[in-house]
Amino acid sequence: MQITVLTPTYNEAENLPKLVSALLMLPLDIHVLVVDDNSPDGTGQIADELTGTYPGRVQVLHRPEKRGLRSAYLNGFQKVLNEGAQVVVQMDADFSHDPSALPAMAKLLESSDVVLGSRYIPGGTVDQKWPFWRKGLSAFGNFYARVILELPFRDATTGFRMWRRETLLQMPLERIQSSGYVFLVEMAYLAHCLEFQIGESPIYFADRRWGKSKMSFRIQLEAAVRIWQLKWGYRDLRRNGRLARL
Ligand SMILES: Nc1nc2c(ncn2[C@@H]2O[C@H](COP(=O)(O)OP(=O)(O)OP(=O)(O)O)[C@@H](O)[C@H]2O)c(=O)[nH]1
Ligand SMILES: [Mg+2]
Repeated sequence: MQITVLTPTYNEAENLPKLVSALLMLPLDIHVLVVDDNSPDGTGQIADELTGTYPGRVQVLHRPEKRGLRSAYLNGFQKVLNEGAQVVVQMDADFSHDPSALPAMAKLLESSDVVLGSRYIPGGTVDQKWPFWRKGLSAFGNFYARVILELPFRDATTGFRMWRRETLLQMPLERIQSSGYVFLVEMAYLAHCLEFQIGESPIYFADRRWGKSKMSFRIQLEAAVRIWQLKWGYRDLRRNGRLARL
């Protein structure tokens, strides 16, 4: 089973080479696509150098400016699916997502349509160093989305996920409108509406290794409103279930 890891980068110069090296050392058949938005810190150039260090295993999609997570992933999905990717992983480049979780996720994908790397099931956890308010925000954000959207899984906002090609191809990805991290909730909700089998594999979510966090109350507040818009906007899919698959 070949796995393509999609990792969007914006100013991840410190993290990216270590991440790629850790990924390619795993006992899995892994390829990497970096989607870089012309990072001011030169991440794009570092990514280009990695294509030389690991010939045939690393690719880079350069975009001219910062365009957000949504379009980075949608562009990335399109590219790797066109090129025949069988299994696609979404993963942050900042070491919040531990590459060593991938073998267990791959195992669970054998019996699922998508696997979420989950912080909120037994065995999963968030960074011990997170302050109380940040833990609370994350847990409450998840709880809120789960109750309103009636989600059966525990971690709706995780950015660490593994998709089967067929699952992605059957989802109307062009309908996804949210940017930022609600994009992740929206994608998971889409999969749920279409009645895909969603597995959860426990992860330890570490805070970013280098660089500064941007998470704020404002971001969470916008997300809270956006969740209601999702519920309203996808009621057709919710009604039609698996019949709405492409
Ligand atoms: N290509 C691209 N990548 C992005 C953009 N914004 C964030 N990223 C990357 O997406 C991943 C997740 O973003 P983070 O900045 O870590 O977001 P976060 O984990 O919610 O917040 P932190 O607490 O700052 O880590 C990282 O690999 C970022 O480098 C963007 O506009 N374009
Ligand atoms: Mg991060």
